[in-house]
Amino acid sequence: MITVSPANDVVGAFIDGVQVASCSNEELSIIRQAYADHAVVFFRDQELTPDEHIGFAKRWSRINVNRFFTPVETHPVIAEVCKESDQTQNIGQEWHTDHSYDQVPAMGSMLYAREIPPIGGDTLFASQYAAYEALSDGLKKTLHDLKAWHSSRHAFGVNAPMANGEGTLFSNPEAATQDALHPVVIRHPLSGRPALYVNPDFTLHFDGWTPEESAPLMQQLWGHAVSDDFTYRFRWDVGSMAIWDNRALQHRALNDYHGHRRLMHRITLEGEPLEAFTD
Ligand SMILES: O=C(O)CCC(=O)C(=O)O
Ligand SMILES: [Fe+2]
Repeated sequence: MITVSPANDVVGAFIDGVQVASCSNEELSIIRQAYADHAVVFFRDQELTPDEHIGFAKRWSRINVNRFFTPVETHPVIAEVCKESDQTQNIGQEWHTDHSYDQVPAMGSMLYAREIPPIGGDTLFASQYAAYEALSDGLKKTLHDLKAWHSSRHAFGVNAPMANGEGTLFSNPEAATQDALHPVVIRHPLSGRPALYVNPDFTLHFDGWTPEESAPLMQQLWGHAVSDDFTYRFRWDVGSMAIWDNRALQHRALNDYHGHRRLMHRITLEGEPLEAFTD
């Protein structure tokens, strides 16, 4: 029988008793409800071929093909999130929200573990509902009126260190040319709840403020948003899967397993434009 158990009090839930590749519509609606309630859901021991991964993703939404990640050769709608044993950088080592650099950011990501180092390689998730809630009423009010610019240029563009260094991590730097404007506090499309929406990887500065003027408050928010109190740390096994909601959390992949290979398959789910939360 399918069960849902919260990972901790703020973010994440484990879902047991189901194989996502063959789940019923009723089980899928339980999974989707848990995703809406907990922002990220974790599964263990999933047997999932690339075709089944794609089939499951399509039951959620259209697939958004990430233009910077290396595609799986046989199934190019799946992105390969891989660190080879001789590489030193990994994907997602800074706190971030996937695709916040798009004007219509991805709803979520489905990450499936194929090869895991013997130790390390955990992923951290931070609730941006909890981060917002913990702010003072005064700062909350100020942030309701602000928007911020997000970009992929500095992370994936032609001058980005990662684009030029280790060739296999990212591709298509010439596609990193657009910026996107989003509210700093969004009304979450599923829950209607306010969530903080700035992240240190892709957010540049507040709209109408210079980068210099933005930096002190932006850095304070970035630090606050990922306080331990708002996070859960997930340990992967081969066959584990996580499905997270980019509008409700930030995440970060620890890079603490040098000398070992880690291989994940990711499908990114299409999202919708974000609206401001205004009391
Ligand atoms: O490898 C991971 O644990 C997560 C990497 C990442 O940030 C992503 O796939 O979006
Ligand atoms: Fe990510």
